[in-house]
Amino acid sequence: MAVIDLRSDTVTKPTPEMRAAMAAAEVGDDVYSEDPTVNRLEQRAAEVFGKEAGLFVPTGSMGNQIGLRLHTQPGTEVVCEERAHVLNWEMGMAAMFSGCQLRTVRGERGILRWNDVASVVSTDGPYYKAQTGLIWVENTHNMAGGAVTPLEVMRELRDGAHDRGLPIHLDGARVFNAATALKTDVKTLTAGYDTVNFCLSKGLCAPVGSVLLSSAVNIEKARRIRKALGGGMRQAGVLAAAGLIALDTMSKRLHEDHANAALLADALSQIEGVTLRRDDVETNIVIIHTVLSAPALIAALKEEGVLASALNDSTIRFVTHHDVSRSACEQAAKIFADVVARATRTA
Ligand code: TLP
Repeated sequence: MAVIDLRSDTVTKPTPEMRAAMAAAEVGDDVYSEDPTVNRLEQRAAEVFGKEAGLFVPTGSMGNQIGLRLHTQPGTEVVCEERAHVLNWEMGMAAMFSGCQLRTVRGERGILRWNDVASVVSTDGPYYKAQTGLIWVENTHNMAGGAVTPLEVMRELRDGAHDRGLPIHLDGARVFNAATALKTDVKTLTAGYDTVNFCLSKGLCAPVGSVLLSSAVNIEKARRIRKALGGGMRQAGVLAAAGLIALDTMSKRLHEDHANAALLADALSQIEGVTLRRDDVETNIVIIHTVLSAPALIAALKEEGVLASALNDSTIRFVTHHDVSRSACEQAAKIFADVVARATRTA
């Protein structure tokens, strides 16, 4: 039975073109900045994003945490959306590694607005409050169902932060999905952001890796922080070779994943007992709510060869990507409808 894996776009496998490039990659010791393929990826990523420099890191989590460390002092606060990855999925590293606490704001569909952020920013009270050190944006917003923060809101947040003298970081794990949905480019979308981290390993299909982008001065500091975290990867050109294809080729096909997510959302929204705001599905993530037990549905679905993630007792996430075709998505939706019907009869 061919498995239809909709748990995450992190499950994508490197393409044959990537594997060929990996086998042929020229390499050197990247801790000495002597890996030509890593250097090429970092320069190319900086060019695509219009930033001065880039740093290849093993994971999105590491890129985010280096960004956080770069901008903050222990005892300061990072303001983020309440469902942000940095808060919920990065193992408490803001506290563990940078000595920071996270101050959350609820964004409508995960989208922060400056007025709400400003209401929790603290830059002048000398004694009784932690001072804000950094503003944190996630676009697309994973746990808000791949929601896209529009360009004008990205600018509003950037300008609001800078007017208060605060840096702003973008967790752009899926920023190419955001740019695709907005029909813009990542350079325009992330202009003026002090640090941007994006993932090569999710919808872009590279086996490993993210790139942190910023000023040349920040990236020099970031290189030391990466080493401290054990992220100096030596002959990492074999990975960067796949990353170059991810960046330049795979970033151009994300509309296909978005179309498949739309198709899936259309089909799932017809199922009784499933709640889903169809218009909220803008990119490659579909989050549904169900009156039945989500873990039980996931287990039954797995028996039929379809994998998805239960986010809690009543919420399920499906993520479309390169390795699931349109017809596989259609099939997954039919199987899910059958599983729900069966579970409803026995409930
Ligand atoms: N997201 C993973 C899980 O960790 C939840 C997924 O399956 O979606 N920022 C965002 C917005 C992410 O979605 C993720 C991974 C990361 C950062 C971290 O990337 P990695 O897994 O490379 O550390």
